[in-house]
Amino acid sequence: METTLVLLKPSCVQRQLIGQIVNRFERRGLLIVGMKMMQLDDAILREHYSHLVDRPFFPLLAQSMKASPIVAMAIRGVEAVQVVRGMTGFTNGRRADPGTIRGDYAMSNQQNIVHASDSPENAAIELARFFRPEEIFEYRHALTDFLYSQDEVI
Ligand code: IDP
Ligand code: MG
Repeated sequence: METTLVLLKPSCVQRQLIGQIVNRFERRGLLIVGMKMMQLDDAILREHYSHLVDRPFFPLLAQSMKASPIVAMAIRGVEAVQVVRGMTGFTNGRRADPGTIRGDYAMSNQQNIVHASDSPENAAIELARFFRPEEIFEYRHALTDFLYSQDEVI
């Protein structure tokens, strides 16, 4: 099993889409193992978007991520990083495929509803950035045997 980080951005929280987006992960069969509302600040955003701090749009990105609380989620499943990235869609909502979260809810490159970790290595780093160890729970999905074949779950 893999665990990945999802952030429901202010564009999701303000548009009151939290329930719809959470529902997408649940109905796919992914397990929510951590979830909390947080107000982000510049320190955590400079770390989280360290690959973008020198880009001209970074001040606007930071402003948009501080515009309201966000919801941080730890989501678990087999190959969860890749599955959740696939559900998230292309960064720019205008170019994201219909059926993806951004392709169904976003018209913007920046106000694109969700963040999702892009590799297992980054997922581990990002989960540690947003959650204390005791905020991520170890429990088994009661329907595991009907979500996966026995040889898929290790
Ligand atoms: P990702 O969220 O699809 O992984 P990244 O390239 O890691 O995309 O960028 C992180 C976030 O920064 C994006 O989700 C988006 O909100 C914002 N962003 C990325 N590129 C641009 C841009 O060209 N203009 C404005 N915002 C951008
Ligand atoms: Mg990214």
